[in-house]
Amino acid sequence: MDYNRITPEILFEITAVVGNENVLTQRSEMENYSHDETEDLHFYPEVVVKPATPEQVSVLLKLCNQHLIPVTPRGAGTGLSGGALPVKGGVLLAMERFNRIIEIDEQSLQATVEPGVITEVFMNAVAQKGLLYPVDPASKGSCFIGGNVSHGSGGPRVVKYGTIREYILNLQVVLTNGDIIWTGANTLKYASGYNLTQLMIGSEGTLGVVTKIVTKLIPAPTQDVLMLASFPDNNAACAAVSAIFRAGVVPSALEFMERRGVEWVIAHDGIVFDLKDDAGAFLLIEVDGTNQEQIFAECEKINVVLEEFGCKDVLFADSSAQKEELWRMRRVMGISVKSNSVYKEEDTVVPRAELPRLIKGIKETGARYGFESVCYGHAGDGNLHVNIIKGGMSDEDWNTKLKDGIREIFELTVSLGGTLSGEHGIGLVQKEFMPIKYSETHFSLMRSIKAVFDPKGILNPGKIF
Ligand code: 2HG
Ligand code: ZN
Repeated sequence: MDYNRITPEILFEITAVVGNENVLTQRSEMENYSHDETEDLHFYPEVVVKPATPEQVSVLLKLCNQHLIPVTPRGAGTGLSGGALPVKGGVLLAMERFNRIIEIDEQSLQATVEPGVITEVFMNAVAQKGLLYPVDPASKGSCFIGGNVSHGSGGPRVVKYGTIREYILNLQVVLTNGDIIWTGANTLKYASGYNLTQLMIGSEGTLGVVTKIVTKLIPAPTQDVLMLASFPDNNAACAAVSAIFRAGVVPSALEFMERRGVEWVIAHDGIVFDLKDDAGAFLLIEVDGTNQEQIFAECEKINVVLEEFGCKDVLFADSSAQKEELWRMRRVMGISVKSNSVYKEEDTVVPRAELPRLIKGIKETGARYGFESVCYGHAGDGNLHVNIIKGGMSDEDWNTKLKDGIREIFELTVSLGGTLSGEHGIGLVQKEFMPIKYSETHFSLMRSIKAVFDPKGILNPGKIF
């Protein structure tokens, strides 16, 4: 597709919509918008535009559609698949001024927010009212809820409370022709035709621009127990995961960390932790609820399973400071690897019981190709993040052979009944692997859907397929 460049006349029109102070054209000002958290990739837009209302987005999209200018919507830029990179230049639509929590409805347990609200800010606002919005990606302190919608984000609590898909009731979306629509209704049920809300979630800004979000809220649990269980090796830890559910417990978090990941955060992030020699892998397990007796009974059941699977040691967090530190250990793992090594991040997800086979295969592939990996993630969902570290690999092997290794990891994931990404999206960097899972029939359906919403292909081009 041949897109047009932004002429001075078009720039003048853009500026008239949002005001001079909300248009950036200098390369130095646009640096922050040229990358996300994906590896070390940089793409500069021609202009960064910061609208603040759906009406402004509407005029901008209509204008860009008319002139065939690519538009890349962007949240906070914490993405891990390159979904917000303006690979074709054009307009980078920065959503940061959409930062209002419009309403928290304590009667219907719903909230209406704008997409540029930081996820944790929103979580805290509803927590003050005794409510829970449980979608808490590791980057919750900096990511935007709009980006979470675009990527179908998850986080540790998905295992009990569900992904963002379960919490979005309705979306206000601006289409490329300038129409502003609501995708559904502010209701908990929806049986009236195609579900456009769900179609938008995870579409990575390729179908429309989300300008308001209606979320479901639930009563907040009042207590939790957090424990860190150590196992002799990856296999034992991963095998225990499905047994915990089979024992009748749904933990509010069930995270896996391999020893290498823990070593990494101790070395690079000032995490204080007494890492025993015989600890090969860990499960960070949280159980929450409103009834202490029930929580203790569930912990008891979990303990039986842990013992059965050779758990060496269980550390119960006995203060909120210790809980925070254990969570920090888990949450900084990805960013720790990224900021201290050349790396590639892959997101794999399989049916839960296949986790032991998945991690064994990842390590075998690494051994064959000569790369090291740090694996961690939301084991309760069968979702494993694989951070591949350049280590001793030559530049040539890193740039050529590694691709085959990654391909093998995804082939294994799919052969185990899984798929490419559990929660990071496809964006730019995973799209070449999509044919491992999806056929030409799937792509043709996806292209047809895209063409209905965005016939000229201006929205976030070059992503997903
Ligand atoms: C993690 O589990 C995340 O560490 C990283 O998937 C994604 O929140 C993020 O930025
Ligand atoms: Zn994750």
